[in-house]
Amino acid sequence: MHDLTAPLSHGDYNLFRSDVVEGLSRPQKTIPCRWLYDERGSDLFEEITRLEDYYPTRAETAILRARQPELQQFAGPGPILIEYGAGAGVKTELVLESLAEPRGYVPIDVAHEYLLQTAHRMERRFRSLWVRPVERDFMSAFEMPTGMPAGRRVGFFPGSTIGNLDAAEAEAFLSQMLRHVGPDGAAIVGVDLVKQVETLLRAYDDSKGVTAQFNLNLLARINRELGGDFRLDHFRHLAKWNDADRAVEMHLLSLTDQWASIGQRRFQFREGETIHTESSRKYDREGFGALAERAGWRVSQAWKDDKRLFCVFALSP
Ligand code: AVJ
Repeated sequence: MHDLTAPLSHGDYNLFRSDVVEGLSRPQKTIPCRWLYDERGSDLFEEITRLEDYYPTRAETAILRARQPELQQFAGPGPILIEYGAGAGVKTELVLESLAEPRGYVPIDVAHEYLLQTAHRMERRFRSLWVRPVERDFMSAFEMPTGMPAGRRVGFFPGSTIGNLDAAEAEAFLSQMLRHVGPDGAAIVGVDLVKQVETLLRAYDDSKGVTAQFNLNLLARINRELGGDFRLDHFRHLAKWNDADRAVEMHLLSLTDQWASIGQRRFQFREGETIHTESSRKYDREGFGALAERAGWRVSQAWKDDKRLFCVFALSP
């Protein structure tokens, strides 16, 4: 029924293997954070979003709920929502519900199951909605599907996913989103704010240890899918604040001098050496505004929760 515009690339064994082997060959070992999200990783992330210590999801949802009238006003009548990295689509429903007679919904994600599930759920929930899932990495260059209904296109990029991108990637992403929605379009972007380091580190090293499991699952995945022999009990989850990059970083810390192999390749780890597995950049209003402007946007509204933990930006071309 739905035509998917391109084949999966992320499920690709060779790409995973080459990313891991290449990343573990660098002086600062690193693995791109998208490999954290296999099925187990995605389930663990969903569990993270429900933790007391992990505030971003709760704060963003509260903002979207509180600003439903403003969102409707901002998007105008009959909009088409384009969601980047749609995932489980929990916030989607909240936004579609806010809009005045939304005409279309285009979820974009590489997670096949989540994508189709979300597309079907929105189709059932909003009867006259034109829904067209696009199975793509939102960072790759791609076009909007053909046959989209007329109406104002509104890009939606929630969850502070933009925090995973470095400055150049974030600008490229925002530029592509502007191209997708056109000069009459708009965007809604969820951004996590700079705050007390203790609060940030708590969110990425929670007291229930779910984030630690999420991070260590990457080694389990390498063992499962690439035939690795990593000893999970010889590594520990580490969250740290990088002040220069204004980012919380997740690392896997080697607890001893050890070797691990993936097929024929062997990698040495010194005690205390780390594998960098994710950066979550944090912004303030000015910093994000400047970034958006470099990509051709201007900030129309910036809505924060009452604790000022998180900000939802309404952007106009
Ligand atoms: C899904 C990328 C927004 O950076 O806060 C949560 C991922 N990593 N806990 C984030 C994550 C560790 C999350 N994003």
